[in-house]
Amino acid sequence: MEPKTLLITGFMPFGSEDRNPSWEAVSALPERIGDWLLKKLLLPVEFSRAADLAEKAAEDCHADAILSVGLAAGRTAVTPEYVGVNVRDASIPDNAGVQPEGEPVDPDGPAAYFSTLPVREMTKAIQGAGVPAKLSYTAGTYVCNDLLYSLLHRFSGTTVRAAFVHIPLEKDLPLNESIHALTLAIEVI
Ligand code: PCA
Repeated sequence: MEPKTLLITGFMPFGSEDRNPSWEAVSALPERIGDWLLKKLLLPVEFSRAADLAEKAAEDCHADAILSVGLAAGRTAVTPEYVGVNVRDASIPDNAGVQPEGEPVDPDGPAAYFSTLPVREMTKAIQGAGVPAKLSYTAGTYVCNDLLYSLLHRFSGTTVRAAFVHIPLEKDLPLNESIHALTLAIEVI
């Protein structure tokens, strides 16, 4: 089978964290998993800008699918995200100092989009390997949700599918387990 292109993104550190395991996990993945050639992209934790950079990279590399990864401090399982919502509501400023309170991601967009990659199958595959995982119905209202909603909006009606996976802090789940989880998630796309 012809290899397909997966744009996979991770984030820079933000808030009080000096590391972000999302990029550490993404950058540790091999260049190819199954039929997928991985194109990796490090994103700034900034409303709009992260999504703009990811959209442009997806177009430039003719991505067939996009899997974005972020840190969810406080969660202890890998959580594929079911839905992105049209809300920006930040309890801390982003890395550009922007802190929206109850604004839409896109004033003309629908309230929400469901992920277009098989997040339920991803969750089951990760659980099946003994790594803690749970399907999540909220990606929050910070930059991760902003990215997920924006990508689903931008590529709505196209063949480009997208999803988001949150991973825990390394103290709550070792990085090699998050890396294993991402590999399993990609294998079921
Ligand atoms: N987590 C944040 C943004 C960047 C990241 O890794 C979030 O969950 O919105």
